[in-house]
Amino acid sequence: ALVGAAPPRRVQADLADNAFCRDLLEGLSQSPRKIAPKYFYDAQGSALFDRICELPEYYPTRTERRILERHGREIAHVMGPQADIIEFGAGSLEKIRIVLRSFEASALPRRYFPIDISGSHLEEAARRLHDECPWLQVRPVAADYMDEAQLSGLDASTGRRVGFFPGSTIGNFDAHEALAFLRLAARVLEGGGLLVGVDLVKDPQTLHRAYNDAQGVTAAFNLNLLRRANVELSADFDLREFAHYAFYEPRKQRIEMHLVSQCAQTVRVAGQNFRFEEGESLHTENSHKFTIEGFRKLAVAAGFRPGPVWTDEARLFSVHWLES
Ligand code: AVJ
Repeated sequence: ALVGAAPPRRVQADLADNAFCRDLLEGLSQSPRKIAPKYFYDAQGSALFDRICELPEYYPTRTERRILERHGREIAHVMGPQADIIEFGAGSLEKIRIVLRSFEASALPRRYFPIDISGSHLEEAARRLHDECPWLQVRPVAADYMDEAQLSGLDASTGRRVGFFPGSTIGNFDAHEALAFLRLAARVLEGGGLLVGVDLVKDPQTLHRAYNDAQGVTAAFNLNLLRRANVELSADFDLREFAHYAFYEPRKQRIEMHLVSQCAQTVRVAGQNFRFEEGESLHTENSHKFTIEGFRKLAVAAGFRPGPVWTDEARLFSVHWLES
């Protein structure tokens, strides 16, 4: 063996095939710096997100849950009897339970395909759901649902397909990605439809509070991305030297989340150095808000026929049925 051989030049070999590693190195090399929000959701990030959903300031989860409960009968009706439900980014499988409870015994869905990138989280949640609903075939698909090549698990779906995409996750996409996702969904769900939760444009103070909670859970969720990089990519981010920064940008109708460097510093990630100036940010998330009409137009552009829309009295959140 060559003693003193040169260390690997760029990415350490064992990290080279890791998507998080590739995307973070690429995002850190751009200006402004950015990373896709899907990387928030390791085990700790998923647990922090579940805590966000219970916060008094974070209205979306609670409001959507109420809409799904209140309009359950109509929702079960548009989904139709004996459907195959495909959930995009299923997380902890809480919301599908509300939908399942709304069906008459004679119309219960047949199969349920929760798709999620957090595979370990998913298997366990799927087992619990099947224990509660033994009549339902639960077939978890550990995949990135934006990558059609990873969706071969859906071949087992032979019935009428209805999609479920709650939580306003669609808000994480830019306009181009949202259209690409809806087009993919319209293709996958051909002949059925999509039930999708969409957060609405509203007064900036309510939005600001929802992403700047008093307990700092959203800040911990944002910073967890750096902790994850330290653990998985042998990075050396000092979490005390980055600050959570979230604000509403009215002209873009979106919340932006950033991690802002509190000093001039150099960070090492997978063998590469990155210099941060004081105040320089890593852009970690966009959360777009929609008007009902604006979202319906987007759905039409993707090839859906928009159906009924349900909302709460305060018009904080909306749930749309789109026919494909
Ligand atoms: C899961 C993308 C819908 O944008 O509100 C919550 C994620 N980020 N608090 C959102 C999130 C900060 C959430 N989505």
